Amino acid sequence: MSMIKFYHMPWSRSSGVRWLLEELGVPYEIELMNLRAPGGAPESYRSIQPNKKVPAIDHDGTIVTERAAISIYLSEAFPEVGLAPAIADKARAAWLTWLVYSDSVFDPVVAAKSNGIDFMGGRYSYGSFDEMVANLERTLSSRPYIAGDSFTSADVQIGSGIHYAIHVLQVLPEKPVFKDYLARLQARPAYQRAAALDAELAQSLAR
Ligand SMILES: N[C@@H](CCC(=O)N[C@@H](CS)C(=O)NCC(=O)O)C(=O)O
Repeated sequence: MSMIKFYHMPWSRSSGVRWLLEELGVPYEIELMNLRAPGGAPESYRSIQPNKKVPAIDHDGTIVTERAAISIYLSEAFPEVGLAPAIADKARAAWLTWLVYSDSVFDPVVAAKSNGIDFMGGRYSYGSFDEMVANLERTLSSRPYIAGDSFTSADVQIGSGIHYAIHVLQVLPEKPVFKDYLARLQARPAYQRAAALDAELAQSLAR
């Protein structure tokens, strides 16, 4: 039986990977990285994640870092669950594009916005906040899931980001199309399990 060690901090960017692990229904054990401890995660963690950030996974000795890479790796390691469109599937390109977009465009523009940083979109690879919102709105108005008609691991990442940007950072407008999309995702049992487990872990850290 293969084992996954999951380097995680509840209510952080690694929470989407927890949701993905729950969707996959595979056993995993959490290595808690308390980012709120003085100095953050221990220095020894740098040998796993060079920037000492979560998430990271160790799958039977294979280490993967960066959310997009972890999502691709895990969905393909467990293909029977069907969270990665096959190479011949039309949705494959959109799945890859949106997984990468969520880290390389969505995350930096949302972080800049929430930190009040104003920048010229044309000078940065990720472009402007308004262009990102328009792209997201256009795509989700045309199909129920980010890569097409079916739920994939790209929905886990972009959905986690949209939830965080609307409800925690409060920088993304709660447009009906985003609200309906989140409702579809949050109805999933794996989402609910991951959210409850993360809340429990976050509370145990606060004690
Ligand atoms: N590019 C990384 C970013 C992950 C990231 O920003 N993680 C934050 C948690 S929300 C972190 O670990 N921060 C701790 C620190 O920088 O010390 C990914 O997508 O996996």
